[in-house]
Amino acid sequence: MQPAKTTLARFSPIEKSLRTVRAANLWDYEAMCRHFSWDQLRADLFDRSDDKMNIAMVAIDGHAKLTPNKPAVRFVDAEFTRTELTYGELLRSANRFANLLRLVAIEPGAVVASLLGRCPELYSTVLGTLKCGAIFAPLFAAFGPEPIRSRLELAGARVLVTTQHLYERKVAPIRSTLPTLRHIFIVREVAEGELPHGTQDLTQAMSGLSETFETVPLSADTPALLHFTSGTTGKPKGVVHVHDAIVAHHASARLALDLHPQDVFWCTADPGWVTGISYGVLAPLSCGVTLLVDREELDVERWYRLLAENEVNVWYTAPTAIRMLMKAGLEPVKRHTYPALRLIASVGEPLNPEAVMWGMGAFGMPVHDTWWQTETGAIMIANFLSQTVWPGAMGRPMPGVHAEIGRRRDDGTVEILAPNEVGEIVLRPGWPSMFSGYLNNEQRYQESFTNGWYFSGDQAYRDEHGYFWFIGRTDDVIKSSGHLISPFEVECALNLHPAVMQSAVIGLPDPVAGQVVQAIVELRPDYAGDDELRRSIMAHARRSLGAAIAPRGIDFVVSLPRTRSGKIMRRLLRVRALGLPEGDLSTLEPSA
Ligand code: 6R9
Repeated sequence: MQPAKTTLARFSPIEKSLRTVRAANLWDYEAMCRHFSWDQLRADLFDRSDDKMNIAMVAIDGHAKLTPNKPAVRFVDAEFTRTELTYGELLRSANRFANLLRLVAIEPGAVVASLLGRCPELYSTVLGTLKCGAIFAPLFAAFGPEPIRSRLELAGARVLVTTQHLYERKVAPIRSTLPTLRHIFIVREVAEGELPHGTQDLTQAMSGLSETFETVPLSADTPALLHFTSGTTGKPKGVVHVHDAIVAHHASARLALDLHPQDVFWCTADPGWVTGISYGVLAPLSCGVTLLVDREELDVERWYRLLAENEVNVWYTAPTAIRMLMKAGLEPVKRHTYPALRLIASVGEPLNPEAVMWGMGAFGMPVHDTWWQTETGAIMIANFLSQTVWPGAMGRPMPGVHAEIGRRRDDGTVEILAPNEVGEIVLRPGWPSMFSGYLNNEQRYQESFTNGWYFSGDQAYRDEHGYFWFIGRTDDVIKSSGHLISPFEVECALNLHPAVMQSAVIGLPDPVAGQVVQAIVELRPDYAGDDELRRSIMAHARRSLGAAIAPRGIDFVVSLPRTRSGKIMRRLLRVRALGLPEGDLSTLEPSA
């Protein structure tokens, strides 16, 4: 199938200066791909004769020994007050948490869950859990009681670390239904009154425990992390990652995010999401950087001030956040200067070319898209700092990652497609952070692989330069009158209409065309969703996209349903439009 020649490719490529190229960790893409070896990197990271490892050895133990006084995490509160935790301090608190888990007889392989925002205890919980060989499972603090219950139950979690506020609102109502959940440790603000029944104060429980702990050496395939997928398609799944994953976290942080040990790095992702752990905690610490952690939520003026005052060098964020910054115009960004900023990267959803170009206008550099999934554990495809960026393209595979565009044949074999043909992004297993299973669902895991390839569920094509261009999830792609239509592409066009805040595009069945394109539009304040506006948006879409792929119909909604990580749930819009059962909605934002 040829793509309906994409209107995404409407900007010229952005070439990089020789200075940028020379200073980057990855400066010759082809040579790096030829020489890169996971085995070599693993051997460099874990210099051991017994082939054992532990993520914590690379993320904290090594740096705490070499640079104990270097800030590992810098927290900034609502008043812009900074609190820093050095590598030495972080090691000692992680060790005490590991000793606490030992004290309450948590065995290697047991699941320790967290329901926390970005507080200092999050970091010691992650690292202490890994140190003692237990499995760390983060939950979104924005979840309600039922999704928390179903995930803790699926995980068979034995320990939960949370705050008093979150416990009282979200865990207390479901506690009695979780018999395997033995210990609940509460991170307390000083003035919170009596501790809830059946819980323990984390600080008190850790006081008096030793600050030393010998990290447990484990085989590379020992489970370390349990993440729940975002649930845009069907029920949430528990995705298991092993300790070897840190080899891929580290490589991608160095090559795709260009982290150098002297960097200040800001990852804006929530710690309840895979990005918030892989790149909000583990990968950057493994590079020995200083992490910037904002205790507050997105606020345009605050974010620019944080970037400037903290001299952030590398910033990893998401398309939704970038689009919100874009809406505020260039004036707030120009109030500061950002001489330290070297790389802006994004992940999680399609990054429209205008957002890439906005980076040029706002900061003098493009936003670098990266592509990966909870299942891949680490960045698989990226726009590298030193390499040409085609606005709208996701970039090229990480060195060590074999990605292709593939299609399942009826006989069970896989056809690898030629440049510019649309198919599914497929990956050859062998990268260290590939998921090792879906918890309690071996069959679903096996179904993800065909004839030695992992099928990602994302449709894309690769151009003649080797860059991957996103089309949509396999179940989002629209085929209308023979035209293959990317919902993303149509949304990008709709979003350029002055009345449109955000939009989602789905395919609805049609007896003549197979499917027709339907748009669901969230308007900006001050606009009324009437017929005149509908006609205006329709005309705009036809003008920029052509009648073949412009939406046939437009619905207005107050707010689009999104997952906790900000992805528009097209699946839900589709089933709503068709009047079908809505399925599992546990990752939905409460407003929808
Ligand atoms: C890390 C993460 C994975 C799905 C993925 C795809 C979408 C992620 C993207 C992107 C277009 C990008 N996605 N990055 N789509 N361009 N650069 O997002 O994990 O929550 O599991 O979602 O997100 O559809 O398959 P996860």
